Amino acid sequence: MLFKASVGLCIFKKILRARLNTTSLYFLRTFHIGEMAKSKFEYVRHFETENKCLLNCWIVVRVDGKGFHKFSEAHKFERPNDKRGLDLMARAAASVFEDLNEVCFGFGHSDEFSFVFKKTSQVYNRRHEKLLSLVTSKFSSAYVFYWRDYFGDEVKLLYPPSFDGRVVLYPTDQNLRDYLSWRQADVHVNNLYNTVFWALVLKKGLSNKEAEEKLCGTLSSDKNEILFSEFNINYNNEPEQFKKGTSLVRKVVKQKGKKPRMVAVPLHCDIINDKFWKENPEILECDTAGEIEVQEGKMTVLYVTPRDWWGAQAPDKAIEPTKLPVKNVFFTYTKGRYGFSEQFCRDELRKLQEKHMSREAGDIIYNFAIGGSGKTYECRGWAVSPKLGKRYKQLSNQSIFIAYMGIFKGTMPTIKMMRAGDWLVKLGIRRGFIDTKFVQYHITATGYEGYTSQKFDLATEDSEKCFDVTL
Ligand SMILES: Nc1nc2c(ncn2[C@@H]2O[C@H](COP(=O)(O)OP(=O)(O)O)[C@@H](O)[C@H]2O)c(=O)[nH]1
Ligand SMILES: [Mg+2]
Repeated sequence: MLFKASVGLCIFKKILRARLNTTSLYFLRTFHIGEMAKSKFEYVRHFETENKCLLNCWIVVRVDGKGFHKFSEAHKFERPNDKRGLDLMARAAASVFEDLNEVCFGFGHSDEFSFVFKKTSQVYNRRHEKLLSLVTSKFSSAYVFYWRDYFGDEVKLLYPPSFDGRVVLYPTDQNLRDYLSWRQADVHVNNLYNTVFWALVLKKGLSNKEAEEKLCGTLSSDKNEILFSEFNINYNNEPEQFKKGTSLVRKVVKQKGKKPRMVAVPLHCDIINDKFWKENPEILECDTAGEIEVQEGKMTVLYVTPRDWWGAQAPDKAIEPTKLPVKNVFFTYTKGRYGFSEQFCRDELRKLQEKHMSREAGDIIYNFAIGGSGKTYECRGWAVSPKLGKRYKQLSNQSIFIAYMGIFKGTMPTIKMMRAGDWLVKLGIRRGFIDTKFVQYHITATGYEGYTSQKFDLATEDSEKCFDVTL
């Protein structure tokens, strides 16, 4: 029957071909195949099953890096903790928060991250596969997407990492808290072991096997003692991020005169004791996110717009990498127009890039540019040498060059611009691109003849003083 029908159709098509143009034939063919699929194949849909997560339970999705022992070695992660890797994990986790509003809490360390969906959540009908695949794929792609922001161009991603994922349901609040406590206790146990292990290997020259043997059967107190007596390390003083992992909480940021915004806030604190749960009651109460006030001048969220987004051309010359962490931060002005809007900044940056490339600079000469609204744009980025003027040329591969967009003769950049500059420097320090003791230069609008410099130590100085320089 089917055979006959298709022979008949062939003849029909032949006749039609003589009369119709090819476009009409195309429609005929698609329609025909579509119809067949509907009648003959559609039944396979009934093989699909749906697994729904039990109502009233906390849904936890945990992702874990596949073969990260090898991955961290291949990418020369610092041992035992690589802050860049941990920050990147937190950034990837924040992307999951951005995508899935019903995720109310996250906790992670090393190569794993757990995401907690509200127990009342109805998102995607609580479909197990949907939640698992969305979290895992968003996390993995964000890890790759933001890699360069944390590792710069120096550490290239050698191959695509992957993460496995699982869903676990916890019926009571206590079960959920115990699960999270288990993960945080694990961080502590592993981190203490790893800190001593790598101290023995890297500082004492023991082989991996010797270090393992030395630690076999030791208690926490013994490990603390080894650290203290042999390496003068007080484990309590190790960074909280390494000892406590990263917790992500969802908060509403309220700023005067601005629409409230949702953000994922990373915390490095104890989540085993009650204190954390009392301070963040909205998590267990399945309430809307808690609020945080952002005071003027205390803004901590800085988003750097990637260069592709303003339409940058690829450099037309090889450019030297910088020696990280850089020792100098140069602030300057584009000596071009001043404007607020994103469109204006994009056009202006493209023009500047063209101008600089026509002068054989290979690319726009700055590492970053800051527009009138304080929006920050990636130019050469963190890891590539800027092109400094003659006077400072020899410092190029040890410097970051930041440009405020505009001229500012006799005026200052806006407070928002300066604050963005300040935060960019802090970000650079936090990520290890800028030395904590850096020298800051301010190059005046009238040219390269005037400058001021000062030593600036984040550990002791108030960051707001960063701009106490005379222009
Ligand atoms: N050096 C270093 N290694 C890390 C870091 N984070 C994760 N890792 C590695 O990733 C592994 C993660 O553990 P696990 O998931 O059990 O191993 P996997 O099966 O190889 O992914 C650790 O054992 C480390 O070898 C880090 O910050 N620095
Ligand atoms: Mg793993």
